[in-house]
Amino acid sequence: MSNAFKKLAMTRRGMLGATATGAVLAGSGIGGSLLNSKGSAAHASGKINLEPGELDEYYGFWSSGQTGELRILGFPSMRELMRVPVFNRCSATGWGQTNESLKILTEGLLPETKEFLATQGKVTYDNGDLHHPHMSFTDGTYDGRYLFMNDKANTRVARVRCDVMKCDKIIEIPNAHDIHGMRPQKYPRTGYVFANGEHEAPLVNDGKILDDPSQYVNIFTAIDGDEMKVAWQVIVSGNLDNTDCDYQGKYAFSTSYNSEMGMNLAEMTENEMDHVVVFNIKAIEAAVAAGDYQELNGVAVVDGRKEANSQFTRYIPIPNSPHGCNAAPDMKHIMINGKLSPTVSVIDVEKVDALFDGADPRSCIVAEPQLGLGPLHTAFDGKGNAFTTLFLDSQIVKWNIDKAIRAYAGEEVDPIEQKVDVHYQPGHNSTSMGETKEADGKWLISMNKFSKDRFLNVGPLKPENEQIIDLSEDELRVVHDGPTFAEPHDSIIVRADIVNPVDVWDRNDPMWEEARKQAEADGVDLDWGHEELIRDGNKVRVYMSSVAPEFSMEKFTVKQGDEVTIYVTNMDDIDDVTHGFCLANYGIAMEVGPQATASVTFKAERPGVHWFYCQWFCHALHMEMRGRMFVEPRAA
Ligand code: RUQ
Ligand code: CUA
Repeated sequence: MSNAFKKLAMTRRGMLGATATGAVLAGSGIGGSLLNSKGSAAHASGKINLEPGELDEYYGFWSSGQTGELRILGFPSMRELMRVPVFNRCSATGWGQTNESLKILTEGLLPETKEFLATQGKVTYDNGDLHHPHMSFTDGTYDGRYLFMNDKANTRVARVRCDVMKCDKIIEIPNAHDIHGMRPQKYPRTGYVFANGEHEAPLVNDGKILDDPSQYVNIFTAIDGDEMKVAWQVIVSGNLDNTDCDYQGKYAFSTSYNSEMGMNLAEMTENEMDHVVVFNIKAIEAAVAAGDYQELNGVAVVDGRKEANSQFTRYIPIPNSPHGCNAAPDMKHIMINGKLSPTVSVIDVEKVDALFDGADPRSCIVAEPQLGLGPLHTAFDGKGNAFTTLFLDSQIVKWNIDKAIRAYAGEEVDPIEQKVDVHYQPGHNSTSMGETKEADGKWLISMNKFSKDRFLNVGPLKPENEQIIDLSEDELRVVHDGPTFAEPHDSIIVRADIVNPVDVWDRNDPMWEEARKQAEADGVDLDWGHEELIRDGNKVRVYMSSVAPEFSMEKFTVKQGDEVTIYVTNMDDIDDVTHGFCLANYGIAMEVGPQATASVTFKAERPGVHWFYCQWFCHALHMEMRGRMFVEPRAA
């Protein structure tokens, strides 16, 4: 332990004292910052208020936390452009109801999950907790192929295709529990998606081991982002929180709280030190290639626990309960955010090789500036500065990485450049392109967990608050307030030229491959205007197309008890002519984009006349775009 570090550990105790627990996070910090809440410089800057018709310079990809969807914003105007359903059920698009979405929502579930859900009368989960959306990388920067995101609630990782901005894969991660931190590999490309299992449990969690925490483990997972399959897993010690990786393709890093493996708050925060786990990607790959692993639920698992002392991992001691983990665009430094410690620990990735040759694990720490209370996440301007959220202080602190390194080496220099108040309790922050080597230092967003008095009161449940800071000005100041519904966890701000979605679907898109195959088997050509009703026992398949403002089928008849599948193909090939299909009083509705096919299956158990109508305003005669389903009653 270096002297500087000892000194730091002392001061940290001094600053947080006996209250270094969750009580601080939930209590005094919030009350304290309320006092200086009003009147920060909130004049709207002209640059963020675009003229009508002006396009934003960036896409913002936003998590929605416990809402379970991905949101797309124009940045910096903060205009919400789209919601992409992922882990949630979406009334507008039929996500969670159409056969196409149900395939994606169910095919990646583990067999035991499917069995469990069946006992609940479900085929998939309909909730999720989407914390971290991140784009795929090639050579250290975003490549516009995919967005990946985690579901902490039900241990899943999903992928969204950036060409159509729809989710195309969701996998449940075996062996792990509650995927939290998640990041794509930066170099040479994604590649892997690294995913942290946050909560510990018995490795085989079948009920034979219950209240025996000594037998619980945590799991780190590397997913193959191209195949959306688990590549390998590592058993670790301590709860894994956030993760990131270097720009060399050699190491991934996960913050870990609760090295104590405690089961309650007092136990979890007992130790002065927790750690960062370093994963040696090459060593793990070599072991897996050599068959040197145990197979669990079809996955290669290696033991990287501290006591195993393998070449797979190293444990770097970090003051109590580190949280955020952020690789700097200088491609050299990884920031470990202290949370209960007022510090950020700076790892030099070039000093990490030595740890695997026996060097002191702390020898890769090159700075540990004291920034303020509750550091959670750090963003970067690409010009040598870092911006760290201070949850307890309700501030963002701007600090200089080089000065912090020099100060740690003993020079008399203060790394802190500025602090700015944000409202209130910031968690994540993001800068434009800031998690890539192309960080451009223009904008910073602070994603604040509490809005309190910033907006009109909407009852006990308040929105959260997102604030923009213009980094092009010398003085850091908040230039925009924006409320948001649950919950502004994390975001990325991506240059618009990187993202190039299509306007119209490709008729042969894999999304409705099964519908296409079924149509072929039924002798229906989905590429032409069609109306067909195929009866196959008590299964009925209805094929219709749509061209604004008409469905090709004006009416069809089925029998009560039939299992009916309706396929709607939108023959319009003009951008922005989306149709919908809503079957009234059958609880059925879905989006059908231009040139797309969508399908839905239900039991015709309600006899009578039932109108179906287009639920997406598509034409002056949109109201007239409708038809009837007749359901003949079952013979008495
Ligand atoms: S974690 S507020 Cu879920 Cu991203 Cu730090
Ligand atoms: Cu088609 Cu509205």
